[in-house]
Amino acid sequence: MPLTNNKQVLKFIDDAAKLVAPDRTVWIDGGREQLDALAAEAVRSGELIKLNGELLPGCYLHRTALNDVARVEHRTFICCRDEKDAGPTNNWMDPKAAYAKVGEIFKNSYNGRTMYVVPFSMGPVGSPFSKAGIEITDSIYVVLNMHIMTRIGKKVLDALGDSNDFVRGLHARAELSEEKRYICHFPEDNTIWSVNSGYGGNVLLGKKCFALRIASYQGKSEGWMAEHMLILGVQRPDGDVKYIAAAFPSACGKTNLAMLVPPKEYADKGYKVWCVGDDIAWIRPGKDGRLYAINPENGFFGVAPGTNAKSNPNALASVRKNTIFTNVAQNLDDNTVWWEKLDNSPPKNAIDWTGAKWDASSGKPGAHPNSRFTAPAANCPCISPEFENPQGVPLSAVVFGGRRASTAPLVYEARSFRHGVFVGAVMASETTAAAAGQVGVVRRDPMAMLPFCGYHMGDYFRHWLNIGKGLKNPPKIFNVNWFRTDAAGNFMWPGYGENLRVLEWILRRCEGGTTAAEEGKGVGKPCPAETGAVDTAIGYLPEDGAIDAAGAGVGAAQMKELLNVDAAVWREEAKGIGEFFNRFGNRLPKELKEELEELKARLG
Ligand code: GTP
Ligand code: SPV
Ligand code: MN
Repeated sequence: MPLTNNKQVLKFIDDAAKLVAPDRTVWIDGGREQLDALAAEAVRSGELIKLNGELLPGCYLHRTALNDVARVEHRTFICCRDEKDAGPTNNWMDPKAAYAKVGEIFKNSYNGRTMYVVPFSMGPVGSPFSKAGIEITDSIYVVLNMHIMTRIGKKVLDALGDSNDFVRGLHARAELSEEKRYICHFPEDNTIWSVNSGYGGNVLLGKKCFALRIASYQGKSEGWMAEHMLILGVQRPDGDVKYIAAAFPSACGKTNLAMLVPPKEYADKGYKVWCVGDDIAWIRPGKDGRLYAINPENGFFGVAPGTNAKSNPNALASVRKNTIFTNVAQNLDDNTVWWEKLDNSPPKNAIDWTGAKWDASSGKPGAHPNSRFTAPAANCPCISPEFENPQGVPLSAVVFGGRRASTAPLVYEARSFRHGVFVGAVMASETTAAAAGQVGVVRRDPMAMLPFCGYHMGDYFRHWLNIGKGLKNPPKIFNVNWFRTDAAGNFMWPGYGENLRVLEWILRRCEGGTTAAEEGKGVGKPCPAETGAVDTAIGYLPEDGAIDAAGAGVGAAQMKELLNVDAAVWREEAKGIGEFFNRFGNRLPKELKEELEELKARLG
């Protein structure tokens, strides 16, 4: 039974059904009973494994196909009419050609299968920030994940009413063939087609496909921004909470920072960190000239390996119930799950992520490096009281960051909003297991959006600059790098909870004098020394002692190394930035070219 009379919705479902030819259609109403029945069906078919009901109530394990364990950037397309609008950083297909080619693959792909219709909302239902979508899928795993990651069901259709403003998502597992895997976005049609995958970011269409690629395009014309950012609140001893949004590339620490547990001496003083979101932020200018952010998601699709009681106790607590684990190891003795660095005692009697009997001493990992948990946000002990606030939270600071063994210091502050856009635009980071391909290669990943920007990235930089120009009270912009290594390849900064020491400096900087950007000018004025920063060629760095590193066991010499800006290395970096900028041709905003020239001049 259709759950709506919305003619546009019904036509979308009808057209899809004609194409994929399912045996039957099931509308997902969002009720517990239906979801439980689907989970039971998936357990019977082997798609899900039910885990220990006492230790992990409501939890399931899923293993994907071996060839289908991460996003596939080389098979991800932006299908807009004019190739130029996709820009040099996206794969492009002509929309007509894409519909025809991928339509052939979709054709009759649901034969013998059920078509699930999942109405979902990105953002709290009814918030002015929120947007509706409908995902059609043949996978119960997708339905159950969408239930955790978004708000689903009839209430979304009720809020949508007769409106045509919804994103149309069509997904089919088909044969899970790598050669026929396509993740296609049609920003001009509010449409997403995903076929031949069953993995996370490729198939949970509310996430990267809608909330970043389609939404970034929508935001450009509607005056807002969709960003690959966590959102957190730092509560200080006086009870005041300040919000920070931070963009790090995939598997570079967003979930961990968003759920940070303060080091003991900070906790004792009364510091607390609240998680608003761990992956995506939708950001709008507010009437007061500040930026406001919501997390459009309703759960966490987080990296499992490395998550443990010390690194991220809040994430660990979040995955104790009603969680779906993907591609982790299964402990057969107690029917629980395990992953690398969960603890020091890998299970003796276990099955690895491939489904094979696993011996930890073999040297092979039990969990895939990109194995994940899908957990409801409500499970998180530090979820922010503002999580459901339909107006979002005001941002004091925006932070960019990446994984860089060298070059980028632990933290620095941009000289102005305009310079901050430059700092975000020239971000570089080592690739991770979150996407198929080589791991550990440094690549430019502007604002952590390289794989997620739904249009020309030069226009995207322009949009950032335009948004900034309209702000009376812009956030200050910073760059961090938790991943600098010493000669032996060890991380020099302890990271995780200790990162609060850096956030604290950032927030102090946000209180110290205004930058010129706040006065409506393009360049920053020298920073006041009393607020703990020194002026360098790349931006403002913490002055000696401004960050309490000793408390984290980091001595003065090491801190000096962590904050070192090597002019020769940065002159090389500037060359690389110039080459990168050249790819954007005349769609690169001239302001960014000027920023590069100014950086070069400062470097000498
Ligand atoms: P996506 O979900 O892919 O967007 O990733 P994310 O940015 O949320 O990354 P996440 O927080 O899951 O961290 C990825 C990996 O980086 C995990 O293995 C973490 O243990 C590790 N990590 C996170 N924060 C830190 C840190 O401060 N220092 C170090 N050395 N490693 C960290
Ligand atoms: C990322 O890769 O940035 C993720 C995981 O957050 S996925 O949903 O697969 O994109
Ligand atoms: Mn992500």
